[in-house]
Amino acid sequence: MSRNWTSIKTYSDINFEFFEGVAKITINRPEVYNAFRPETNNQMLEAMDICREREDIDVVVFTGAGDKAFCSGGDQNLKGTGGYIGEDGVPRLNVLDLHKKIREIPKPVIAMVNGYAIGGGHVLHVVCDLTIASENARFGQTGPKVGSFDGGFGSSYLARHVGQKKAREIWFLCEQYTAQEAKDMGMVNKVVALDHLEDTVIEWCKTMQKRSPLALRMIKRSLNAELDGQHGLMQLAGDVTLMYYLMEEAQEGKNAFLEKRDPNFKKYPKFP
Ligand code: S0N
Repeated sequence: MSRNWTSIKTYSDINFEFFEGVAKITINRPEVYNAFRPETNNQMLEAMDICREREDIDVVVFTGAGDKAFCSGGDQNLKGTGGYIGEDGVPRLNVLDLHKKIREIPKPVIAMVNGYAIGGGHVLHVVCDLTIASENARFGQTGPKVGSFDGGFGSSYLARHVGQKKAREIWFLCEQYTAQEAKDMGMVNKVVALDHLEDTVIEWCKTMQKRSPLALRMIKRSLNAELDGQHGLMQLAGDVTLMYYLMEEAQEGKNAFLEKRDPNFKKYPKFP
């Protein structure tokens, strides 16, 4: 089924579109199998900030342009000493900032994998909350073959998906895996025909849109906290604070201060 996606903002390296509560970020560099350069990452970072701020966006979807690749990682043409060289001539490793934003945004993020998810492109799908892949998708790391590695979520979170032994195999051997193999390993949620990929992703989005957004937010935070240590606990605690601020008990303290009286907290229930 074709959908009437409307553009949220125009960029050189990504398409950023909206349809019925779903934001879709499409890496649009098919000539290099949707490899990213610093500008691509900057544009995805800005798009993610918009997704976080806009109340009418419930779910974020990442994908790649065309039917060959989801993303093939860092653009090897631009790899210099110290990182990938952008238009400003400065070497950068800014894909890690994108990973942090995907973890932190309090909304579900789906990787819609429509072809190769390789290198940093593989890490991108690993970091997303859910992965739905087409039958032609291929997964794998190349770092130790091309002179890079991701010791962040690309290793530790991958190992949570597939186990330590398999994660080491994926990184040490740099082989490719089919979509079905990736699903059997636990790093893909569902495999469908390429023709049905977007329909399935939208179906999953529609289901999640019927769920309590605050419950989804809290479960994402809770699942992240286990791996993210103090940073994850801080994110979870931030949401607990938000929920407290929504309660009358928190308002009573502020109101009493402004009214120059003692607060009366006795009237609020203490649950066992
Ligand atoms: C995807 C592969 C397996 C596809 O193989 P196939 O089907 O044989 O096609 P090709 O002919 O190889 O490719 C088609 C065209 O696309 C170009 N191309 C593909 N991938 C890239 C790429 N990554 N960069 C630049 N160009 C690419 C090909 O050159 C070809 O173009 P033409 O037709 O003009 O020759 C296969 O292509 C493949 O293996 N690609 C390379 C995958 C790879 O090694 N990626 C880089 C891995 N490293 C990273 O991603 C860096 C990680 C990173 O970003 C990071 C990590 C930790 C901390 C920080 C960072 C950070 O940088 O921020």
